[in-house]
Amino acid sequence: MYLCSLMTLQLKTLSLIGLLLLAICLSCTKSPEIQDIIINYNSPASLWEECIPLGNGHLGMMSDAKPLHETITLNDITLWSGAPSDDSNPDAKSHLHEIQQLLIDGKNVEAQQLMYETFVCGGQGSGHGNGANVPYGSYQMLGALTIDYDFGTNAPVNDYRRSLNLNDAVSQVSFFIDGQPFQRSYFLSREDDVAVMRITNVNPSAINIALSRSEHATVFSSENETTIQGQLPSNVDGVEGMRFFAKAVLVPTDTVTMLYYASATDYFCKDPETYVNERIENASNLGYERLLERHLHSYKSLFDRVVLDLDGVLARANSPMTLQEHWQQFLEDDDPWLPVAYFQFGRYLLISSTREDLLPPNLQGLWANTIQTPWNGDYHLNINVEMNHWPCEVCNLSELHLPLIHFTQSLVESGTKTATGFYGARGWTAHVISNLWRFTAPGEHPSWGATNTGGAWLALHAWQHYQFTRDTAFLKEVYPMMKGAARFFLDIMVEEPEHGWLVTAPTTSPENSFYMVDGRVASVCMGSTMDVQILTELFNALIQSTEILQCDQAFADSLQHTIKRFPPMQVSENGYLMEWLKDYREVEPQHRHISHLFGLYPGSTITSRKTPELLEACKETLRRRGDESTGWSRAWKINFWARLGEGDHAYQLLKNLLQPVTTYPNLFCAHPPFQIDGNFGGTAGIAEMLIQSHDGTIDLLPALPSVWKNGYFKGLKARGGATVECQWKNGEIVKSTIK
Ligand code: FUC
Repeated sequence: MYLCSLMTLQLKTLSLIGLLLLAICLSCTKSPEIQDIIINYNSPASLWEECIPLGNGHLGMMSDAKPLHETITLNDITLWSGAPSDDSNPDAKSHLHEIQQLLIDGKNVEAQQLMYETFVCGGQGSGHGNGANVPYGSYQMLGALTIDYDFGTNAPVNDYRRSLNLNDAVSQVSFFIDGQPFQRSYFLSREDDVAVMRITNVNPSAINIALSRSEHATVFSSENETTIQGQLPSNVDGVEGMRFFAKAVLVPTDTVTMLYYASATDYFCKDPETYVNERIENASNLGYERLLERHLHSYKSLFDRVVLDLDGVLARANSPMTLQEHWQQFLEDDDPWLPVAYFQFGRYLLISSTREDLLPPNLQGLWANTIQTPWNGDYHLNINVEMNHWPCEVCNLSELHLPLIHFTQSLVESGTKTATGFYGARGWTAHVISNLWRFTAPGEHPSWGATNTGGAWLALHAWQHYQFTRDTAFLKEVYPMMKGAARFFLDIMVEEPEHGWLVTAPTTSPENSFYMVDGRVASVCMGSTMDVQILTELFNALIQSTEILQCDQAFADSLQHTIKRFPPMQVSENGYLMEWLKDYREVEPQHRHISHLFGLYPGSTITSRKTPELLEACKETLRRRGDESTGWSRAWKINFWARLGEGDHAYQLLKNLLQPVTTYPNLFCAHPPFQIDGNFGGTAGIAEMLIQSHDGTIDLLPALPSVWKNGYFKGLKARGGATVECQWKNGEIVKSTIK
């Protein structure tokens, strides 16, 4: 049912930039002409970062799409080495008070030293980012599928093309040999959990397939079939590592050869082999047309919810131009094809790398091409996994937020042990890194591993899902998790001596360090600005939740009482928002993390209506940090400038993000190396230029870049459950619909 009254949105005002015609009707805005967005290449991939990523939230594959000898990198989002392990450190708790006292006394370096010696996880933590062979483990590639084709000729390959259609998640390869056309189509079906490949004009006897993996696996191959099974190291004595099974088969039909592939682990299901065999049998029975139909139905039910057009680009979205040509036109002439494609590519990646009942996208979504994935391909909680989920709500993929929220709920058990074991505190906590095994302890190095607001930040995602959906039953379900995340801080905060403020201690401002007055360098501190903002927002969310759910008045009162004692946002005499309680000089003023602007984005502590006096300080902070940085950092800055209402600066950052140094030829974001967070942050940033709803109002085109003079979007979401459509000309809104 469509709700057309703004009162149902519980929004106080509706403020729109430019002329707004609020059309309270269901379909009075006509969509412009729309073509599918097709990303084209005219040569096979020579690097993994040139391959087109395909995924269904469980399986991932990236083919180099070579005509004669094709290699497809395979992924399964559940495939991790390592195992649950004991990360406790019985020594830590006995030093907590001493560490806190040193911080209260202004002896950060000494507090930090003591932390290095005592307040780290037991065991080897993430193995300093090399966790494949320690209990923490690593997300990793499953293996490769190689396909050799015998065309019976040495004639050259002509007119080579490969493409990805974002509107149907089907990839195609085509070329000619000796004037004869050859074509391959690929998709990964969410519906049937199988990879489907259709090969024309080559019969199975001329195709040779083989699965492979460099370690911990056995391969069996026969004429039309290849299987691989293996077991990864758990790295924990007496504990079995994860088992996996995968299979590819060739199935000849009248005119074409089909290839079906599936994989599973014993984390995913009890009996991976049976599961995989069933998936392949199911696929063979259904056949290509039916599989495609089912795939399109499930994919499009998510993807088609949002249309974005800039300057009529959708009328030429599927032109034969290559991605590189479009890219050039964007960088040189601001052609909007790439921003539109990049925006939808982010939505495509989200649909491809997670599914409701499974895992959230990790640092690489679900695509990895090594056994030791950078940073273990894990869940980093001090920006990265959160950024992965910034597009979920506003870009109308709300259900794809749930895997993260369920993952957060599943951290409570281990996070409760961490809270008790390390802090003697109630509630639960998670620090900076987490993994499939629900790691929540401090990281192995306090310079980055000491931040303990990771769980609190995650809990705010549940609140955001509620804000967009107004689903009270959902709120009731996640309330205990959110409450536990807040309760932890009621127990661990200390009083800062100068003003009597209540602050987190020990903590850091991720992952920055500063000079003490005596010139020594420290990163461990009390009450980093980011912590204050996260906790203010979490506590306020819980206070509102108790009102909505009519529960826990006493707990709400204690939060209310505590919030009043939090430090205020402080502006340095140099004009920027202070990152720490004291105006320390940063060791690295251009540091990639801009944690103290959490409250500007993704948070809403700082807004143009609530705290207009802080906006200039945020701008100064951003100017000081500069526009250059790693991929995800540039993406974050798009969102900041959008929140500051500066569309042209946000656009400048989008251009920075889309420089070849931070975006690979397949549009994957480069830290470098590949990290998917920047893709999702960039997508969210584009949405944030077009619609915002964090400040009690719905703002349309709040940060429209001047180059996007004319445009149209449909299906973006606002808090309160609203679905919004908007058309503008010469920068002015000519039509909008809010359902
Ligand atoms: C954060 C960042 C690093 C990197 C890592 C995976 O901790 O500081 O730059 O992105 O996560």
